[in-house]
Parts: sequence; C-alpha cells; structure tokens
Amino acid sequence: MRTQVAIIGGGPSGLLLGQLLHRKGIDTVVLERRTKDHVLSRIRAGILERGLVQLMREAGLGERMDRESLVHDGTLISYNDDMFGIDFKALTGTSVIVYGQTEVTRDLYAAREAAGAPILYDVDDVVIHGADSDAPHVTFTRNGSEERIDCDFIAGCDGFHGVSRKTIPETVRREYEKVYPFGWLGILSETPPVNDELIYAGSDRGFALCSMRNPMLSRYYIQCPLTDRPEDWSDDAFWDELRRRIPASEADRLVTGPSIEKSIAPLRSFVCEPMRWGRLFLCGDAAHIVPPTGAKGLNTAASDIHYLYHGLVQHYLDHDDDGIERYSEHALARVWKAERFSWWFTNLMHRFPDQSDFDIRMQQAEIAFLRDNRAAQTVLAENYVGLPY
Ligand code: FAS
Ligand code: PHB
Repeated sequence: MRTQVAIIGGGPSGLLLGQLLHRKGIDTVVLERRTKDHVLSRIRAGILERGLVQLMREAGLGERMDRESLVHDGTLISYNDDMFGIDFKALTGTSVIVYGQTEVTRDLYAAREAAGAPILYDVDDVVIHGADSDAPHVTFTRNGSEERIDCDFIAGCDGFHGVSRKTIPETVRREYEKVYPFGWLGILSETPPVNDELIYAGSDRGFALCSMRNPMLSRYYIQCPLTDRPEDWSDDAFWDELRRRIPASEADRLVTGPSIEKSIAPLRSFVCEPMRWGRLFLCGDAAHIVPPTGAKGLNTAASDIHYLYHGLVQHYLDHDDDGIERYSEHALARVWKAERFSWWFTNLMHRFPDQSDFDIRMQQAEIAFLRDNRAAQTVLAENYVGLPY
C-alpha cells in the first residue's frame, strides 16, 4: 500500500488532520490500534477554543457542532463560598463552546467514512521505518498478517502511550515532565448542570469542577488522591464531597443522579522536543500532555494539526517546505504557552499535600486578586479562549 501521509492514531488529532488533508486532495491512511466504538467510548475533553471551532468548520464539520454545542461567554471561579465570574466575551471579544471530544471524534469518523478515506482498525505492532530518510514506511499487523505502507510523511497522532514519540532517538529527544500528586475523579450523569456556566471550585478540601455536555448531561470532577480507584467512590460519596467543595448556593441547587461513567485521570505536564524528526511529525498527546484544568489538551492538539496541515499543503501544492521545516518551532511555541497556563491554573486551584499555611495564603491572595483585577482576569480569559495560532 502507498499513501502521501500515513497517520498513526485515529483519535481527534489523526482524524482532524486526515479530514483537512483529504479536502485538499492529499491522500492519507489512518492506522488505529483500537475499534471505532472503543475510541468513541472514551470520555475526554469538553471545551473547544475558537481555533478548534474554526478548524472543524474548515473541515466541513460545523453544522452539527453549531447546532448542538453550547456557547460559553465566561466561566465561574469559586473559593469555598466566594464565587465570581470571568467574562471572556467582554474581556477578549470571543467565547468558547461546550462540545464534547466524543462528538468531535464522532463527526470526524463520519466524515472520513463518507469520504471513503481508508482507516485501518485493530492494527498491532506498528513500527515506523526510515523516518529520517526520504522514503519512510510503516509496518504493522492486522488480522494476523503483516502489512506495509510506503509514504512521503508520517503523522504521529498516537497519544501519550503510542509508538511515534519513541521512534525519535533518545539522543535527539528531550522530554520535560511534571507529575502532580493527585488525580481527577470524574463522573458523567444524566442530570441538568448545576449552573449554566462551568464552575472551577477551589476549597479547603480540594478542587472540584462543574461542567457539562448538554442541558441534560453533566460532567463533574473532584481532585482525589492518586491511590484512589473509581470503585472506592460510591455515587453518594461523590455527590457529598462535591457539595462540600462548591459554594453553598450551588450545592443547594445541585441535581444528583446515577453516574453513567466514572473514572480517574492522573495529572501531568509533559512536552517532547523536537516535535519533528525527519519525515515524522508528532501531534497532540503524542508530543505533549497538560493537566485538564485549563481545558488545553484537545485544543493544543488542534493547533499542532493547524501547523502541520498548512505545512503539508504548502509542500504538496506550493512546493514550499518552509511550513514543515518550521513545524516543531511553531507548534512548540504555542505548546509551551498552553503548558504554562495549565500548570498555573492547576497550582492556583488545587490543594497540594506539601503546602504550607503560607502557600495556602498565597493561593487565596491570588484568587482574591483575580476576583478584583480586570488585567488579571484578561490574562486568564485570553489563555482560556485560546491564544492565536
Ligand atoms: P488520543 O490519545 O486521543 O488518540 C490517540 C489514538 O491513537 C487513540 O485512539 C489510540 O488508540 C491510538 N493509538 C495509540 N497507540 C497506537 C499505535 N501504536 N498504533 C495505532 N494507534 C495507536 N483534554 C481536555 O482538554 N479536557 C479534558 O477534560 C481532558 N480529559 C482527559 C481525560 C483523560 C483520561 C485523558 C487520557 C485525556 C484527557 N484530555 C482532556 C486530553 C485529551 O482530550 C487529549 O488531549 C486528546 O485526546 C488528544 O487527542 P490525540 O492527540 O488524538 O490523542
Ligand atoms: C470537561 O467538561 O470535561 C472539562 C471542562 C473544562 C476543563 C476540563 C474538563 O478544564
């Protein structure tokens, strides 16, 4: 088999890149380790920045997104019983939308199938060959048979645990990592959200987040010890703890119900440099991870795809390699700003086991300054709605 761009990973990064390139007549093959149903069963991100919204429209996928998403002009931030709003629209002139990653991925799968573009599921033993040559290829097994794809370029969109990043030699790769001493226990419940806006809640007991997917599907998180397992938390225990971390006004209006999904995500900050080696380009979680506090994971994958998409179009259509030559430089410049915001917001809102009383006072003072200062709110708003590509 031969294609122009072999895409490893059929998550949002790989599918978005495939769809954008397809619309420009550039051939791709997507290799996905799991089944489509498994990929769609993952409950992940919920907030789309303006940049990803624009890319979805450019991919021809704006119709359902515009019909079913919720536009959010701001967010709420609380600390114990004190709560205030950050007005993205007033401060930046733009908003974010609530449209779950599952729906983004569903739309991208539907588009790829409609285009009849190849996606190979249940592939194993993916190996990248000759990424630093002019004739790379990928081998893999499917249905017990070994297969090969020759290509011009390889997009490593296979997530944090994929094979692409490890293909870059350790002598070339530099990795930066921070692991946080807690996780997020998240549940999905078919209940109306406690508020029309998201609530990022700091408290003496730890962080909580009140989010949603639609007017009858709520997404809640509470910070939890890394030693906890989802089965350690009954629904009642979750709801009781959530009520204790959000303002009383919100706790009194909270509508609870049975969880239809319950999981714990560890939190880490991670960046791999460079994001390109020869004809291999890393995109999304394959190259970087952020704590979900700033809702930057999926959205930073999107800016990688923006840079790579334009670089590949420039190569094939304009015979100009400037975009692919500078892909890593351009992508990393924005990645590190998303890493900073996610790290800052995580440090601001969570309780850390080794915090001193002084550290806690510093957190409280910074939240109070954010509450009272327009410039501080503007900085948060500009990062949250998405820095320019
Ligand atoms: P993905 O990991 O989504 O996709 C990679 C794909 O590659 C997967 O389908 C995988 O099966 C496949 N793959 C892996 N190895 C392969 C191989 N060797 N061969 C072929 N295919 C292979 N972000 C937010 O903004 N907000 C959140 O609330 C949030 N919550 C998260 C919760 C969890 C538990 C996790 C893990 C991540 C969360 N994220 C969140 C971040 C998440 O949304 C990612 O940023 C997003 O999935 C990135 O998309 P991809 O880069 O496509 O990676
Ligand atoms: C979500 O709805 O899953 C979500 C929203 C905002 C975040 C993280 C997760 O910062």
